[in-house]
Amino acid sequence: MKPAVRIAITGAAGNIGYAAAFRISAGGMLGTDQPIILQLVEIEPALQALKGVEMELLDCAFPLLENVITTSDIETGFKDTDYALLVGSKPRTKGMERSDLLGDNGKIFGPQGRAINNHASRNVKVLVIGNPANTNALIAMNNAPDLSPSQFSSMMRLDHNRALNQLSLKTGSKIADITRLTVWGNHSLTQYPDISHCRIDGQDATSVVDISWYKETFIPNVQNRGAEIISARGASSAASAASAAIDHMRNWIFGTPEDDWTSMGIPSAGDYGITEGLMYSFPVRCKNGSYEVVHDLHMDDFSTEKTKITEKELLEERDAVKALL
Ligand code: NAX
Repeated sequence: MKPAVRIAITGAAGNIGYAAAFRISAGGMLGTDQPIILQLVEIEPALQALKGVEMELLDCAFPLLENVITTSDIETGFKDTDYALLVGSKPRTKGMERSDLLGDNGKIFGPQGRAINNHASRNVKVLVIGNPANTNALIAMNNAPDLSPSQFSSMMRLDHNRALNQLSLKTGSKIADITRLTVWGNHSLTQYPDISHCRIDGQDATSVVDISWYKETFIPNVQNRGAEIISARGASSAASAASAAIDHMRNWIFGTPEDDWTSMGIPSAGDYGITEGLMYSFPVRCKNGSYEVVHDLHMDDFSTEKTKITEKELLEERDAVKALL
């Protein structure tokens, strides 16, 4: 058996953390030959609930799960961790301004970035899920000067998977036959789900679907899917978010399939004219544990405008947390 690797999950007693911990422990993220140690982090008031999660995890008798550490101390939580899923964040409450939300979350992700910088494995891979995910990831990354920015990412994979599903439902095609889809920008209503380079069973997606359906139905459906789930379920996406987090990490670690790519929030290097340093979702190919932006995609006026709208929102978010960067 390989030596165990450490996976930290913050907000592990919450909905997404709860859904993710069991699938990861069953081998869903790193494979069924990779033992793991879970380092579950919660705020003090949720530690008792976290104890319950730990008890259930142990009751599963997962052969791969070597140890479970539960803590509210982030230095313990991130110690030597190889992977960190930052799920726990402060939800937006009634009457709260976006800038308050950003500021409050900054107080969480700044210290977490520093703790990761000081205590995690030097090769740690960090995925930020807690909203506003892109800007929280930007804060964590900026507080970890000893690590490479390329070790930090934010989750756009749920949006990507939602877009795959909408396209599959519309065209009656298999998910596995849809490739080269991209969701650009922010995990928010301004995100741009783009099928202009997408292929369905080798054919251009734009030749298969009606362009007015694409612009007037598909894009808003993907953008608003989170709200649709909340109104149906009475709670926000949890299992699908956990599943997307696992997909994100699996691709990052093991690579994207040949001839396909995925969408990841990553620090912009200026590609496609997006402001450098912004945590922005691009089409990326992953190989050998690292990612590369897919270059030279033709962007028509519609796509350029959409990518700029979501960039503008991220610039505003960045300005609102400037003091924390
Ligand atoms: P829950 O409220 O069920 O769970 C959040 C957990 O985080 C709670 O148990 C809470 O005690 C804990 N927590 C809060 N502050 C913490 C801190 N400083 N350190 C450690 N733990 C802390 O929310 P859940 O449904 O699990 O969603 C978690 C986050 O994911 C939210 O911010 C949510 O908006 C975000 N999402 C992001 C998505 C994405 O695609 N990027 C999609 C799904 C989800 O909406």
